[in-house]
Amino acid sequence: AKPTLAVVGATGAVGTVMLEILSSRPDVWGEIRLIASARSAGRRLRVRGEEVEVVALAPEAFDGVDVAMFDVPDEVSAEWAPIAVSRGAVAVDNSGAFRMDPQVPLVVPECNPRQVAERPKGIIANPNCTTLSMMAALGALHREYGLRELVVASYQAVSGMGVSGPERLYDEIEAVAGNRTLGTVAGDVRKAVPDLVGSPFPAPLAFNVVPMAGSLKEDGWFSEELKVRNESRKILGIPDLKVSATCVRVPVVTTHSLAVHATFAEPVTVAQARAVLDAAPTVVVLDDPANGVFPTPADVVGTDPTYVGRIRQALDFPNTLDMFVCGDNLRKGAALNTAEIAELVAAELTA
Ligand code: 11C
Repeated sequence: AKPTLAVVGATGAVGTVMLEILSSRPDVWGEIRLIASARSAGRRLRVRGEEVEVVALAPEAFDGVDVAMFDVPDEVSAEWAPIAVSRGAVAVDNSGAFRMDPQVPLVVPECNPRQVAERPKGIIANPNCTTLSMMAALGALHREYGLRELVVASYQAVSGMGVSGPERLYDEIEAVAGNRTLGTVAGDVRKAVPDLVGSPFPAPLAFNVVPMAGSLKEDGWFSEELKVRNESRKILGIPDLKVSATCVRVPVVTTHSLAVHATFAEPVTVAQARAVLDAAPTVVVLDDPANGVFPTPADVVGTDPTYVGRIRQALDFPNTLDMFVCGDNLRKGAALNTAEIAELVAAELTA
């Protein structure tokens, strides 16, 4: 029999994309059960062309479930993923709760698919969307040339925050639309947007960029920047990889971009890098700057690959490539990678 899948957090930003993805991928699942908070229970959502009623999160909701995906806040996953496991499910968790647990694999199928089977806690973690948006490309280059250092600046879309991010950005854009003098005097945009007290961001996103993502940790680092470091090391299996990241929120609805400065054990030419990336099945090279061809969020949103462009050999760093990477943060950055991990588990369960 085909395995039963539970989607926990089915009504959230990632959950919504997950239902689309499950409706379009080869169908390896028997029942798909949709689980959400008691507030959303009873809602009917479409998946695989059928309406399915959302059930409330409760221990019994996991009875008969083979694989449970979690797209919920860290504290909800921390409590409920072990409950799903105790009821017999394998949990695939897209929160930060378990990613750095040495007994929980952190999996990107392009990089470390076999680690899916090494799950003593019955939990497999899905990486943070910023890290994940560049992993397919970096994994391919690392296999050939040995990654040693990674310096990254992110340009992160607001949907990384969940549904509140796009709602806020649309409200701000509406408030500033048509005003052709805004952005010319310090503070004018701040005054023009709705009260920031109700915003998930501490500064305007319209006509602006905001250099923070996640929560503030020690020594001035934001959690997102530390996740890029810790998770890249774990996924690529390079515990001493040197990483420095600056994460910035930009007025983009969906699709994270990254300016990547990647240093390898040996010199890599642009032609070599392009050949490696062209051969990577889930990477698309868009790199013809003379003709305006490079990845941008507006052009790649809603698609699955990792896009790479602007590939250059760093002029003053012989073993280093600079490149610009874009990936849909809700698809490969979250729901798609989670679905791919779950499919690996399904294949194992039905083998
Ligand atoms: C963002 N990447 O863009 C974050 C959201 O660790 O899964 C995801 C946080 C996480 O805001």
